[in-house]
Amino acid sequence: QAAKVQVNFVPTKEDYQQVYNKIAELLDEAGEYDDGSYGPVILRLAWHSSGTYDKETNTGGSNYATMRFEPEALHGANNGLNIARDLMEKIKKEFEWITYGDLWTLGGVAAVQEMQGPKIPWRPGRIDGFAADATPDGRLPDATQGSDHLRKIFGRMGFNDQEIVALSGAHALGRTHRDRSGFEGPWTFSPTTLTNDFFKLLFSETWTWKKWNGPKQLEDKATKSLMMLPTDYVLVQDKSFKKFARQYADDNDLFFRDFAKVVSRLFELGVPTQQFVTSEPWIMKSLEDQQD
Ligand code: CCH
Repeated sequence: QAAKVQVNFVPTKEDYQQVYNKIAELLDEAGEYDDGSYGPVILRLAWHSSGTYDKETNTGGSNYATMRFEPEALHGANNGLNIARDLMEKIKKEFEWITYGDLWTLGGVAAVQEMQGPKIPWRPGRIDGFAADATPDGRLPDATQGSDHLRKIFGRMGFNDQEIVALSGAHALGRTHRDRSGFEGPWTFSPTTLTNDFFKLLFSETWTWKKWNGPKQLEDKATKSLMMLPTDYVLVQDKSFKKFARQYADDNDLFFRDFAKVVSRLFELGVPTQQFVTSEPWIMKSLEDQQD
């Protein structure tokens, strides 16, 4: 690798594939951590680094990876993402030439693809910014709120109702943590495999408010082992959101197609088009694709 840290080194798609592969291997080195994969928390890092985008002021988004800096690193919404940033730092040590914005979003792509999700078109070109580029607190969604809040927050990023619902399907993955957000538990029975189960369960289960001393969250009546955030539940209460949630519950292929499109856009928020090294985004190979 040492030879590649030259000033005039121009990485190729193959170089980025090498980074992807390293991330993909790292996801599986989680051992006893959570459900045995770092995938969900790494996807969450990619999302929180992109979801700060504001289309009016054209600030925030994935370009500068400003979550490296305080106070953004300390924003309540980013609790626990130090775990993902520290993991990504290991990759950065080996591939010093990659920028943090590219690294974190490529991490999100690898997480989705390695957890059996669809291919997420991706391209490099983000540049490392400065602490002065960091975004103010309050740009990411607050899980205790309702549909107006979701439309306001995601509308600011440039997303419509259908896209809000498709993006929310990411909650098929991972779990909430008492010591990070205050909430507790996973959304599905297979939190390390991307499926449309998040939508299916919203419709198939009876959801009741959990009786506990934590923040308001719902639990499934049958097993009490799954959870929904108030903002998740809104997706089957609001008429417009519900229509899309129903479509995704009924059709996993449709969910995968829409999810891939919208996540690809999410990860490019705030990146000036001319910075991208290619006009046509790439499809990175999963580890499985590369087996002989
Ligand atoms: Fe999310 N998310 N998310 N989320 N999220 C949490 C965890 C994950 C909201 C709140 C929370 C998206 C949208 C929303 C993931 C991906 C996405 C947690 C628990 C909260 C709270 C954090 C903890 O305690 O560890 C809210 C509110 C919204 C929108 O309204 C979108 C969009 C995405 C990606 C496309 C993933 C993955 C996790 C699991 C992280 C883990 O560590 O397991």
